[in-house]
Amino acid sequence: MSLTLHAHPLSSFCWKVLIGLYENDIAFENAMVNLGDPAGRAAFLTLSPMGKMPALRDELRDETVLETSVILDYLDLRYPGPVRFVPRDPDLAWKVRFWDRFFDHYVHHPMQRIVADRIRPADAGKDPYGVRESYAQLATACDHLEKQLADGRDWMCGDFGLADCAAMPALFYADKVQAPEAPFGDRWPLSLAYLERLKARPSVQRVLAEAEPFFQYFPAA
Ligand SMILES: N[C@@H](CCC(=O)N[C@@H](CS)C(=O)NCC(=O)O)C(=O)O
Repeated sequence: MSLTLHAHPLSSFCWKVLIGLYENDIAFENAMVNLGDPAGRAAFLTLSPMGKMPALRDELRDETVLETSVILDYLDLRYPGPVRFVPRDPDLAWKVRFWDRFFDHYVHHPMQRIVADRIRPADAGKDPYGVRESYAQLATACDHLEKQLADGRDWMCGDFGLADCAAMPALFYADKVQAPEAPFGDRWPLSLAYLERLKARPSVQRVLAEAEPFFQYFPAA
């Protein structure tokens, strides 16, 4: 098989690419990365020097492709399917790329910082200021998203594509990290409905089913 995705089933950024692979029914091998194992980490660093998942290896072309948005671009180029992740129309393309950046930078990254604080070793010190700041960034982003979704769109930018692949894991875990007394759906009902539409896609259901045995390891507050 030409393609191998080096990933972990619980990793939100890996989901972004998995959704794309499943949307277009692209054949690939799923190689589980275990960064907790010194040998596994060392092997993964040879593919991904920054240590970030996922990494896509294409043996056919002898290419290692990093960064989720770039990987989906690469799939459009080399393994095209019915779902085009970045539209050919350049004016639609920059809009899709904007929403992809929006979800990565303003939803996914603050959510990651909140989760990272939960799993930080006790002797490493917690970062309550950083966590508060991350919740505030998330709220700003979700307020903005909520306004955009008020026009009744199904997907973020035209047809389902890159922006929606980015949105799903970011919103899924952004929902999970909210305090029980302030649930995501109470504050951002349109964003929750968008997340539910995303979760109804077969590609996403497959990703969630594969992650399900690992959800027990997701750190509670
Ligand atoms: N900008 C990167 C972000 C990837 C990323 O943050 N991956 C996380 C998993 S969700 C990771 O590898 N974390 C491991 C670490 O930081 O040690 C992308 O889009 O590929």
